[in-house]
Amino acid sequence: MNKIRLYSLLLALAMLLSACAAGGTEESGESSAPSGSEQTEPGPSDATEPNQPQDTALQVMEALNGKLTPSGLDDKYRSYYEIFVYSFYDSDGDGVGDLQGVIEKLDYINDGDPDTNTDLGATGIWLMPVNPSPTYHKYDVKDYTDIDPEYGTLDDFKALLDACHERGIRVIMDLVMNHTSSQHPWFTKAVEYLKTLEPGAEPDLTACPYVGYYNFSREKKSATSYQVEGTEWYYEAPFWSEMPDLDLSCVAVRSELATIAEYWLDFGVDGFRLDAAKEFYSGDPESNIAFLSWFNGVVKEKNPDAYIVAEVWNDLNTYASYYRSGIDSVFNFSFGDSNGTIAKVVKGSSPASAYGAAIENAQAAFAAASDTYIDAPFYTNHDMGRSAGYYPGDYTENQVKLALALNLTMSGASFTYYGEELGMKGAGKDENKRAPMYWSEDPEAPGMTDGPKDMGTVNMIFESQDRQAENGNSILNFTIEALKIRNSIPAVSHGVADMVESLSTDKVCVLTKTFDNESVTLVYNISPEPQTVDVSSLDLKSVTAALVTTAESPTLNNGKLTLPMYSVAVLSNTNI
Ligand SMILES: [Ca+2]
Ligand SMILES: [Ca+2]
Ligand SMILES: [Ca+2]
Repeated sequence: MNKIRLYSLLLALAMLLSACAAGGTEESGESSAPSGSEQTEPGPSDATEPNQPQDTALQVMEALNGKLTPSGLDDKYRSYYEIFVYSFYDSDGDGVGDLQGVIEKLDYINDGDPDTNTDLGATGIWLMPVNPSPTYHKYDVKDYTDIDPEYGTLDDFKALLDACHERGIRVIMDLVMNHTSSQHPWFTKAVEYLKTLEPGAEPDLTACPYVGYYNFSREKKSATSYQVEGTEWYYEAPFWSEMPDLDLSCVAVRSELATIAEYWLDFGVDGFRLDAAKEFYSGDPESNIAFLSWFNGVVKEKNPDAYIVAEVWNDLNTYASYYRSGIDSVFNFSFGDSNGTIAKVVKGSSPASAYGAAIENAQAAFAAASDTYIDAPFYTNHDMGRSAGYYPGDYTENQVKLALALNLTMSGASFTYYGEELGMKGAGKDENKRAPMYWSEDPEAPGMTDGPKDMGTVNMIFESQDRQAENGNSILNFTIEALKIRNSIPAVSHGVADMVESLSTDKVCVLTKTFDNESVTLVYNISPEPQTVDVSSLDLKSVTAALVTTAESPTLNNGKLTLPMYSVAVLSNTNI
């Protein structure tokens, strides 16, 4: 038994004893009715009342969040789940995850039924690359209009899109435009042609247009220039010799990319995650923004409702400027990773108020670049060590949960990397960050993948998905509740945030968020002790929703809000 559960148990016992001492005769709703009893009226001590002792954090959360219903908004402010298909779920027993496997696990991602509470409730999926590729990660594409045979077929992909759309899930695919695989026919044909040239001869683009697709030159321009074997020609490949960089100024390349985007939009894809946008023109953000502006025009002309989010792994002010391109979203990198705002605040190396200040700062930077920006908050992704490794010490599980809450209560389109909802481990080399989804402790259980070949040993510290589903104190159930709040309260997912500075401290952050004339106040206790906040100045009527990491409930009495350790309360200024 871990410390938290022991603590919860002791607390429940203490409250039971004090209830007995006070002459209370309350019984829990579940045990009061013998099985087969005709009596269905709940007793006076309905266990769903807030402020009652509960057995699990989930019971506390369900007591408050159980009355929430999906907002019904069907816009671009979605809750995305990032899937690495290779390591997700294997439908045919070859050890490699596949598209049919994703279809089989849609009931886990979102079962399409708002009345059930067993699914994550994600409303979007970001699929990491699914196009044919020689590598396990598939970020080097050799055919942009097909599906990698390891993952399935175009028919499988169509079936996945249809099944997702039936459940209200939109699907965006990773589009890798900075480079191709060295095995892409564009590159192999260009190389073949260059090998036929006499030394000193100029290439004839009418004989081989593909020479114009890449950055070929006779000089070795940088440490990442590679020689075409047996020729005087070099090509640029900043990431890896087998990922030659496309020349995105080439009119023919742009025409190819437009055709590819249109092809997938026609196919039913709902948008794109654009890989490595910072490197389109390395060191030249203005050219990257101009390229994105062009690409956004191509996509939106085809489908104005399509969603585009770009990866610009840079400092806040630089990636904020990319909103000038008109694309919907740019990943909000400054909040993610082990040294980002969320982890620093949760570790206590930054004050809790730094979270609110960073949100206000990011909002201002984005709004200065675009009035239609949609923030894309995330916390970890496939390039980062997983969260469970960020918090050594006595409160790892509480901190992993609270970090998820800080991410998932941010406005915009949120992104959750697969397995983070379980607190999976994985750091160091990239393969370890992309380990098999931990469905079961049994590596032979149905659907379990083998993971990337060069993956090291990754030792999980939290339970597998099948166990967490049954555990009322699990990270999984916490995440489900966080997503429920996100999907149910538009001010949480869409609101403009304003930190209440007079109440925000090193341990508590108080944010008011407003959307469409509705306001909520979010109070975060980012500390291992209970905190009491005098919110009387805010005229709040009730605790609308909460995320707790122990089986204790927040209480609001006479304008004083008491929050248990590492927890979040959502307060409303109306009686509900
Ligand atoms: Ca498979
Ligand atoms: Ca459901
Ligand atoms: Ca480039």
